[in-house]
Amino acid sequence: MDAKSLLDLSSEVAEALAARSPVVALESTIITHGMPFPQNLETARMLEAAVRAQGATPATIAVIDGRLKVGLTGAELERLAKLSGGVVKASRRDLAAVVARHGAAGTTVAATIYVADLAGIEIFATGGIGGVHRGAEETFDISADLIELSRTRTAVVCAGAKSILDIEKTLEYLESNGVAICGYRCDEFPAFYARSSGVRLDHRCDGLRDLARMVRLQREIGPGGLLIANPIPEDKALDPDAIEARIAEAVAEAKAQGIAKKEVTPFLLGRIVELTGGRSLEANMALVENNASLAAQLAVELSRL
Ligand code: PSU
Ligand code: MN
Repeated sequence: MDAKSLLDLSSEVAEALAARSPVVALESTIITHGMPFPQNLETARMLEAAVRAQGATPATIAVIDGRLKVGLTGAELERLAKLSGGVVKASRRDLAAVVARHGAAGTTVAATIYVADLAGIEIFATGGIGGVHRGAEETFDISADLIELSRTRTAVVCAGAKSILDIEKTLEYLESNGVAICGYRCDEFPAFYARSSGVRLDHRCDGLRDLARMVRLQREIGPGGLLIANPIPEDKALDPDAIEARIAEAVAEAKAQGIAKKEVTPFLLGRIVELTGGRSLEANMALVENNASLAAQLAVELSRL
């Protein structure tokens, strides 16, 4: 059986792809495990609206009733948002298990870009990617997102990585695995809530057309993806020192409580929202919308090349 036979494209997405119109893939672990209800649902709807506002078609990806869904209905989006933590967090390796039992899952960046690539979608947007965790030299906790980035042809727009991760090690790992990184109007890899991390990037693009050309060339030269780093809008950025203290607190709690494997990232994301009294959630929503919007502009530009 061909993995493509497991795909369920919504009619809107199928038509857009057939017409070579711009399409942007969106993940669903951010809905099921990355944000609390109801902000997760609000965000999911806002991202689709941001993509449409630029003239592209959103394709939110998830597993529902054992099908790899590419493009969800409003009811499916709502069901996932309400199931929230009650549903599986699926990385690429979990897809077969969830499909086999006709289950449902939110798909991580790794699983989503795998499915998006199968469907032929060139651009994907998220908030932050998974990466090499702090203390990985002992735990070996390195997100499968990084490995999938080295295999995919789908370009990924993100706002960098949260400092729940070791940003320098994450960038080293991406370099080793042949993943290109381009800063969009920035010289440093952004740190999610903050616009810069202090770590310089090798490549920068300031125009959409240049960026679209780089996406196309990366697909042709391959193998391996392109990570586009898009900093959080200036007026939404949080104070780096204040947020860093809250993140360090959450990381210490995770360690003390023995949180491990796929629970680590959802635990940290949830604790940071609590520890900042929800301010981190507002910033998170703003930056992911900003990424969806850039991804859609880029998809439009690509369709014109
Ligand atoms: N980082 C965030 N928000 C998120 C995630 C990461 O700032 O919602 C989610 C994404 O779906 C990402 C996943 O693919 O967590 C990574 O999980 P892990 O670290 O277990 O690979
Ligand atoms: Mn992990």
